[in-house]
Amino acid sequence: MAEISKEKLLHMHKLMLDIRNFDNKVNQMVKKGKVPGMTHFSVGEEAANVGAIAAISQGDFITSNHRGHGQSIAMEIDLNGMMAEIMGKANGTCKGKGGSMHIADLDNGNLGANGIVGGGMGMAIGAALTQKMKNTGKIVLCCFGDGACNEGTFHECVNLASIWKLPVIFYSINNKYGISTPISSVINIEYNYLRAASYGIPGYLIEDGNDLLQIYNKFEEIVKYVREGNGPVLIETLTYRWFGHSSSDPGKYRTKEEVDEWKKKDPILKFKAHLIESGIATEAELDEMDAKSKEGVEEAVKFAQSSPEPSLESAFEDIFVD
Ligand SMILES: Cc1ncc(C[n+]2csc(CCOP(=O)(O)OP(=O)(O)O)c2C)c(N)n1
Ligand SMILES: [Mg+2]
Repeated sequence: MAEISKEKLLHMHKLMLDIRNFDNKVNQMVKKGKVPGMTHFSVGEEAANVGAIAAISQGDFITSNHRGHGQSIAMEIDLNGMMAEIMGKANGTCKGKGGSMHIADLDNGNLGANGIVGGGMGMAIGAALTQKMKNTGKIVLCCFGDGACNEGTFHECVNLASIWKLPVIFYSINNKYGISTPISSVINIEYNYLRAASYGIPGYLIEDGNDLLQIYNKFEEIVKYVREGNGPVLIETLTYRWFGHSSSDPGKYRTKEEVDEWKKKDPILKFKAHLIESGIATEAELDEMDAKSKEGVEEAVKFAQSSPEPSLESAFEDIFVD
């Protein structure tokens, strides 16, 4: 396992703070009625997002799902453009036409969030086929939830990727629920990663999805395996979303005790303690990093609020390729 540089460790921490602060702010803006449409938050799942994405390289690709804020931020999207997109403004990353569930950043390898559960999987294997045919050496990280593994497209895409030995990592971020449905009530095996065996590909469980280093180290090893042309892999990790499924979910199906138990396993506090204990940063330095991250998010809100609404005519643009 290669040693991770101090700069990289601190940068990963910063990205987790950005996810937390960004989504906490978006939640406030939702409550003020400033965000059209539905929003799904990544709070609690920061390590699962950052640890995986930090292990791929510039030029690689991701696909995401409806809970895509954390993945977009881990892919270093411009926060101003993302906030403007979420508020439906013309300066948004998709000119205000996508919103929270369709954030994309094609120039930087983010092929997009997706409101259709499992919708990113077909795109991921298409992108992976392109990399293979063009021999680019690039790989695709396909991110989705636990519930998405019960979509038909999961079977079709993992099977096809296996047959064609495509450079794609299927990554299931298991937060225990698909909306209000516990995953344990809709599969008859303990974990979705066990399904890898039926496609003849390796499957891995990263048990502590709130442990940034556990995620990063395992991903680093797997990214190398996939980049070397060995075909796809299915990875699952266990984490938890602190908020309801979406901005409109009061979360009646989970007990307060369960939510509190997971909050004690806060991925950011865990990594913060590691950085302090290993002498990489002081508490004061990390608190300052947090304060700067919050400032960045406030800036993004100002940018979004002062951005224009999309014009009526723009509704007919970007529909067909010119
Ligand atoms: C094809 C399809 N079916 C149903 C829905 C409604 N829906 C939106 S999110 C969701 C649950 C997804 O659960 P999971 O994959 O575990 O992701 P999580 O929200 O937990 O991150 C469902 C059923 C949808 N958007 N698309
Ligand atoms: Mg889920």
